[in-house]
Amino acid sequence: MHKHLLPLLAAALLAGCAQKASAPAATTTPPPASSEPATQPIGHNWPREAEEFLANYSKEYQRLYTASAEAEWRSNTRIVPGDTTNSAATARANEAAAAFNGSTENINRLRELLEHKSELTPLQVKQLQTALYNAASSPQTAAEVVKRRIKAETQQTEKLYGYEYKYQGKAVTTNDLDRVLREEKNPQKRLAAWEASKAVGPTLKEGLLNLRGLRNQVVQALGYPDYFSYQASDYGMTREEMMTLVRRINQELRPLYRELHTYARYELAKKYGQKQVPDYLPAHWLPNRWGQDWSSMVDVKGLNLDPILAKKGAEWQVKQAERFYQSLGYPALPPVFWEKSSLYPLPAGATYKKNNHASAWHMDLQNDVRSLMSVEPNAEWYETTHHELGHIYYYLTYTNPDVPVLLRGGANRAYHEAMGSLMGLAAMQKPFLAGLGLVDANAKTNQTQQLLKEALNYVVFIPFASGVMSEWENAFYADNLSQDQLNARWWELAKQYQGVVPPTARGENYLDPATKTHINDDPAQYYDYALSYVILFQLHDHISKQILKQDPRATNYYGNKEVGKFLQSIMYPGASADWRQLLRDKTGEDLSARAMVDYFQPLMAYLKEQNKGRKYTM
Ligand code: X8Z
Ligand code: ZN
Repeated sequence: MHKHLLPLLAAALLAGCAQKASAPAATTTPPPASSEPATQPIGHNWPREAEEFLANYSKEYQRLYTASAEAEWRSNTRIVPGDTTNSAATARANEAAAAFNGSTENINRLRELLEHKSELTPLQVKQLQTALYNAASSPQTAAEVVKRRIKAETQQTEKLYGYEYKYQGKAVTTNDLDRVLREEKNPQKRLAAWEASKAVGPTLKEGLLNLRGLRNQVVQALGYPDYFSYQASDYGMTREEMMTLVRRINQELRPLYRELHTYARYELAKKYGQKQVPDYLPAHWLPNRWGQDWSSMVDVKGLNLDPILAKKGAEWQVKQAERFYQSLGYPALPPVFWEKSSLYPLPAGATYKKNNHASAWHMDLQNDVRSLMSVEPNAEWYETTHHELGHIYYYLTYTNPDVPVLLRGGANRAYHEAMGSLMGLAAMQKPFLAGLGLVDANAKTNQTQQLLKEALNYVVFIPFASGVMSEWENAFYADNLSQDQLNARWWELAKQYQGVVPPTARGENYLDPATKTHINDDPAQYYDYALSYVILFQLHDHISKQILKQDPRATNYYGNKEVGKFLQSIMYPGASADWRQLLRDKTGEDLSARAMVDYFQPLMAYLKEQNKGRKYTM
């Protein structure tokens, strides 16, 4: 995620769908007031009033946002069990921001100005709508509930990231557990690591149930039916429209997923020396805690990055990602990024913990950009580093005089996730790696194996993101999923969408969905990532074919300024652009999995051949 600290910021347009035209990002000056004040009738100059209001509002918004970001940063990078200083400071800063964003006075004024929408510039309207959207996460009319939500959120973060994981009797990090799941061949050890990774779940149950009620109640005060609907409205969509969209995406990739699922069952049974091939994949067989990325199952001869990266070291990866962006024409990262980011795991023996999940922060909606990661030298972090820098360069690019503070967000949240993931994909392709001298350009490598590896990442992710996560959160927030069904529903969905089952019965004494960080601290938004993959393949298709004239499966973006210009033109307007129009303008297409399905098409024949005679169970 990129951090929108009060659960917001993002590119909000309440009635975005009605707003077809892309907002021109330049006209911040309102038409002048009448030049003859003496004869001017008493009345309103709405554009000028809006401009004045927005100028003052934005200034205060930015000040409070920055204070909140600083406090959150501290709370996420220095977690000391039992210490209440940080959480108290964070709660205070968030409450101050919430009080301003949700103040009745501001809301009334926003509504009043929006009643005169037709007289305002599109850019003014977007800013007002964004401010109103933000208000819904902390309306003054529900001040007590807002306060409780803020406190509960801070506590949940502390519980989740302050948790001490134990494996084989020793304290371990999530990086350690992930390594076991990627590399270990002994099923008993895998099972132990998988179970260790789920042990945090029950500690989060009470907090999560509490948060469901509070999140729903807060947005209901401004008329949203539930928190899931609120988050979907950020795209100008209803909850039902969003669910229809993610279900459609899942359907489009289902035939390919079915082949991958069959393939994986047989291959993993072989790998773990099991005679019986199970109908559904036991969760602890998969090289990821949630089965959302299986790419480390396959090593492509001549393209295995892990040993190369291990030699280069963690720091090199971040520097290399920066070099890639710079090669396209992006600036060097500002000094503050290097000075204030928290990029690497804490040293052994540290007396505090930090958030173990990667994120990127726009601290002041200006030039203070930072990333929070625990980078280790391996392919997974190499990709994540490119992902996070995508957020950072998005921040830096829409921080410009044409984009007002309130619209410094992605065209939508999925765009924000897409840019860096796109760069991560590009940074793994053979011509790119060969160009950097990381692999031997002349060595024969198997294209199909490479495509398979990519599918095990990007395709496998879809049923998890658009299926399990989105369906579960939709049920949790909007359908009030019963609290004695939380884990049962999770595993029902995992079976239905991913074809994955738990290694042993997982009753309601567990809470496996809560082990996924987003369920706690990035709620009801996980479809962002599914949509981001779909968008990234659309962008990649365009870049490969129209700009580079290269096969999308074998590209080298490095050093190409045209590619840079293209990406910058998407980032530049931030949330002042209409996301649907932008996609049409940039790719000639509406949002669709067409490009993603095309990309992997050659793999279908191969997998069908491999799976001949095998039993399909999905
Ligand atoms: O959470 C993230 C980013 C956050 S900025 C690292 N991702 C999803 C996840 O890890 O679950 C990236 C892709 C999927
Ligand atoms: Zn992200």
